[in-house]
Amino acid sequence: MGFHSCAKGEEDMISLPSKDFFDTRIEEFVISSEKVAHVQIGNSAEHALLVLTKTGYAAIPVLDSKYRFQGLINAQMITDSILGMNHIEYERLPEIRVQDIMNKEIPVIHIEERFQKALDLVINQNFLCVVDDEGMFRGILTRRVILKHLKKLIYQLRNS
Ligand code: 2BA
Repeated sequence: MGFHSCAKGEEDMISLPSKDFFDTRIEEFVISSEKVAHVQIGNSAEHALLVLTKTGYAAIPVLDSKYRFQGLINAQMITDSILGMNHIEYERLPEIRVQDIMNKEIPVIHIEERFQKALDLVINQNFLCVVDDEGMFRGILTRRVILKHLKKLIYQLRNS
């Protein structure tokens, strides 16, 4: 794993991460599902708001009762669902289900994928939800973890 130099003429013009870097398996960088705050599709919006507030995360995964990934929820989706004409209708929070307000159009990444794919996806997502062949939720891959790995490689390059 590491970087290699692309020589142009006499000089080294740019250095790029080597193929090995892009080929690194994402699995070892995944924050495993048991450490990830989540809610279930049948939970109320009130419960989801509590989990988001207590954990401090901006968005969290939504799973079904068999631990399969279903979507994402954030506080904005919840407040949007209780926005009345003149005020926010907090009293409706217990009756709204997560499955009716979550975002289902989220790209997921397979546990056996490589860094190349993760880098492409994480440009537009704060974190990636990781699934296996059965669609089971295996955890998340965060921007923080990916950037830390990139930083390590860049420092190695500077010092080599
Ligand atoms: P955000 O909640 O918007 O968090 C943005 C960044 O702020 C995080 O980046 C992390 O560096 C920091 N941060 C926020 N809340 C934190 C906390 N309670 N403890 C420690 N650091 C915290 P990333 O680590 O790259 O995470 C990206 C996104 O992944 C987070 O966005 C959140 O939506 C989700 N996430 C991360 N860890 C999670 C977990 N254990 N459970 C559920 N969702 C998680």
